[in-house]
Amino acid sequence: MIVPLTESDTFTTDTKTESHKPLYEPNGVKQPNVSYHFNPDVSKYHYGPRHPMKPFRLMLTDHLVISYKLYELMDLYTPRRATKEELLEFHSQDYIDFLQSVTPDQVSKYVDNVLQRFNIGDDCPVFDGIYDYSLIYAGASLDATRKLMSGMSDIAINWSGGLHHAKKAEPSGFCYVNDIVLGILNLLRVHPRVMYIDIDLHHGDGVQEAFYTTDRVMTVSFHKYNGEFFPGTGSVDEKGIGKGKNYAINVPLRDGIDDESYVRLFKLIVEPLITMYQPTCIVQQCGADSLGFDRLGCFNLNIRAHGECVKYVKSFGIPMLVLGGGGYTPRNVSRLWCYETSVLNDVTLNAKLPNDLPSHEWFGPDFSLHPQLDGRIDNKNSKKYLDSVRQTIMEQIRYLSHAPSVQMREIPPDLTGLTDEEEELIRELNEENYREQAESKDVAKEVHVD
Ligand code: V1D
Ligand code: CA
Repeated sequence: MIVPLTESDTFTTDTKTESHKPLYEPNGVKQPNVSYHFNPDVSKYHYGPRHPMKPFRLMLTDHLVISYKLYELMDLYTPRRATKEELLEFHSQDYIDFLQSVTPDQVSKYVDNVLQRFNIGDDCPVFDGIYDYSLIYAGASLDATRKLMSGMSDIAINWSGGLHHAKKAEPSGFCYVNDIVLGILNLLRVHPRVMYIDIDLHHGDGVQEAFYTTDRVMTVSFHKYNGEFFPGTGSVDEKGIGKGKNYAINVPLRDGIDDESYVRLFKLIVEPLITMYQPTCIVQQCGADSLGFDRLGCFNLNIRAHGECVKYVKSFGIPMLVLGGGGYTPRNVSRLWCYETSVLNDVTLNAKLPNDLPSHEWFGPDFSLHPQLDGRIDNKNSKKYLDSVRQTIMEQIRYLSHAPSVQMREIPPDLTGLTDEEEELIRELNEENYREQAESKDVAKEVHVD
């Protein structure tokens, strides 16, 4: 019996065609060199059962990046951990000593004022491997900066980094060490001006504070602000002080901002800032808690809109360090950062997630890269309010008449990123090699003489 085809049968893709669909399609011309810095050990750590920060979101991200075969397009690195000395470039000795020695079973032995002094509590608990975790994500950001500084990468990505709240002598807002400040300090060894752009839902206070008095780093943060929302800072009036006056830019937003108004405001503010400041390197923190439906979030952004802000910064063709940050709905965090990896490689991904994705069950029922994330929260950002924020920032930009120049002192390059122990080992191996070569030459001479 012949069963008549219905219209939907006619347009159903057969399994063979489906399995031959490309996972990504190239878009552009000559591509910048992109590197991906990821140490899989970072996803094993656990802040605690009720804590919203879930490092396994980084494993989900990596699964998506692998399943879409984006690794074919990038230089992949498994970075070493940061060293204690590297952390001390920004953090205080007593805080790092504390972080290194504290353990969950010992924490009760510390007197309360020590725990208070180091801001240990619900936001920043002591968990197993807290120090190692910090070394891993900071090591990845430092590795990425080394590839940018040596010119081996034009764009370097570390989704495990972007922990923007950590302070010199204490953790804050789920962040223990500030890999962004450490990364920027390293970049400043060769770059006269670094621009920091933060699109996490929260204010990038730790980075702003670290560079508040210098004109060599311009910090720009877009965030929810009402004076109370964590961390409580980020009003448009925080502009920097001394030499740093006007080099801190804050874009305070209300609940529920939508794709169109966010992307429009982002471009209208970022374009004149880049043009005036002429950064030689840009660090973008891509916190995913600014997406709609985030567990801690209150914006209405879709993945494409968030990614458009990354695409826009990339379009200036300036070397970029791209980092993660917040993001508390793991399936959407990983979708976003995989999508942004594709944007940075200038390819278009098939919106249907690959079938062989190891953590497929996390992405149902739609199994799409682009679930609809807008419309949950009322948009409290009137056009009038956004225009007034923009106007205030344009007035601030007027004081930035030209890019400040800096006399670069000779700075030891140290671009290999090798530790003293590794350098010593290489020296020993080389010496051994030379000795062996010399010995074999002597043997050859003897043979020749014979
Ligand atoms: F909901 C929670 C459950 C357990 C532990 C903490 C939280 C939680 C939610 N929101 N903590 C917060 C924020 N803390 C407060 C404190 C209350 N106190 C008086 C202050 O409101 C902290 C939010 C941190 C956001 C971090 C980040 O997304 O910006 C980030 N960026 O990079 C890494 C993290
Ligand atoms: Ca922000």
